[in-house]
Amino acid sequence: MRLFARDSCLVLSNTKVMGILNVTPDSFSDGGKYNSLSSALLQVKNMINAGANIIDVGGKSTRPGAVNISIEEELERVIPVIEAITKNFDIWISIDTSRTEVMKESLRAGAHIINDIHSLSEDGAVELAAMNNYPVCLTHNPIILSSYKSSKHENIIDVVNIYFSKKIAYYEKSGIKKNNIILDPGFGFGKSLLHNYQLLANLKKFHHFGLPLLIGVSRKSMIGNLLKIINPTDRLVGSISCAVIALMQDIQIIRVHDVKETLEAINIVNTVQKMKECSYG
Ligand code: 9MG
Repeated sequence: MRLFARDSCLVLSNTKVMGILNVTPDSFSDGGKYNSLSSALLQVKNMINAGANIIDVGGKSTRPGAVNISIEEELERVIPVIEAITKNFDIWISIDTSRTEVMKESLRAGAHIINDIHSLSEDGAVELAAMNNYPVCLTHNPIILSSYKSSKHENIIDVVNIYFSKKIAYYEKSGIKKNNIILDPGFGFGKSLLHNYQLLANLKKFHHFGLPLLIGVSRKSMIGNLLKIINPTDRLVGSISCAVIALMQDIQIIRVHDVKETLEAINIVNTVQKMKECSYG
């Protein structure tokens, strides 16, 4: 599998690491430490040196209860950062936003992927993605479905599969090419603890679409709630454990805070996967 954007190709034969760059003062895991341009760039440099393949730039926290900000403020936070990354590094950039205007300006500034956890639901977003012909991440997020009521009895694998089928059809009808779609089961978005772990155990059940699979579990409450760890920065062992389970199921992209540690896990998983192919005696 491959993704194409801005005359560049991202080959997804090995799992690619998407490093998280929150340029928000209220970021849930780094307390807004990287909200100035120079510290953001230092964080990018560190993630690239550690082996990141994509930098996911977000200016508005997706944490429940986070402060809402204006479009202007979101633009002021993310655009200078995207421009500076483009100028200083050769790295793919994804823009984590649900606002059409922010997507548009981010693509103009140098972004390669639209990462919208609200599945391009804002006016003009689908048209923008179709017109620009750049990869888009399609995340299962029932919060955007007004009719949705989560039930512990539903089969979450079926629910996510049906959601993906419908959205892929809608995206294609709207002009987004199928090979530009990245699927993401949306860990933590409107899901119970049980649903999150059922999804993690069954990622292989989403490969039949023939599309890249992205997962984001890093430091999430599904880890904190299970292990009773309140502080997100203390969830490294849980994050890497979940990453390994996902990596063993041949995912293409993993969205993480801890790039170096995740790449060590990828190295071990890749080595083990190769051993499966060996035949002895
Ligand atoms: C922005 N963001 C927060 N969590 C995420 C997840 O699980 N996937 C994607 N694609 N984006 C996320």
